[in-house]
Amino acid sequence: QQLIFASGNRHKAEEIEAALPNGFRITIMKDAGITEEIPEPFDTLEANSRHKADFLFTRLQQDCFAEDTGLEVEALHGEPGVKSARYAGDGRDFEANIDKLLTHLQGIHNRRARFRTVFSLIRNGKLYQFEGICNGTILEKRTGTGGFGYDPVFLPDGSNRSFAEMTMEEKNQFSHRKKGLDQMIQFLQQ
Ligand code: ITT
Ligand code: NA
Repeated sequence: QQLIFASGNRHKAEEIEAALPNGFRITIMKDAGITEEIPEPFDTLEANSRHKADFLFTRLQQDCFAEDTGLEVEALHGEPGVKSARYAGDGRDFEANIDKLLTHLQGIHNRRARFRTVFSLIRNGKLYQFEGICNGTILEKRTGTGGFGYDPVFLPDGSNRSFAEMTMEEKNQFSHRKKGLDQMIQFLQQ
């Protein structure tokens, strides 16, 4: 099956491609001719995820999906959450985002956090959503050089290495994205 992915984030596409079972292929929206950034005007992952998929479906009238991801930190009442990409400002500067997160958590003992991903699939014109969660803790400082976004400061439960110290295949054994993707794939295989 062929699905178009409403995302401009190549890291997401790479992780998803690495996890796809045989028989599935994704095309990123840029390769389907959609080059602009899709706005994310809403205040929940669910609504923004849906909006991205709707946007692409309106343009292409083909089966497609999107995902919206947020890092939800317990001591910060769920922040940065839906604002994860622009936590430190509109520049989408992930170094500045991590700096802001570590600053806000300075001296705070509760480092519990989770990544949450909401997939939105539009299939035959109908919307389906799937969630994936990865629980963990925020490290005191960056470790590792792999991955993207907040990976250098996220330690998933059950691992002694941050996401940035893992290969993509290792990250996929823990990740929010993989868990959500598995549910979407299972649905598509029914
Ligand atoms: P889209 O085009 O798919 O919207 P995006 O990068 O804007 O790509 P989001 O709107 O979902 O993605 O913003 C989530 C941000 O959270 C993203 O830019 C990263 O900085 C961060 N993030 C998402 N998934 C992550 C992961 O697996 N590990 C670390 N950081 C992640
Ligand atoms: Na986005």
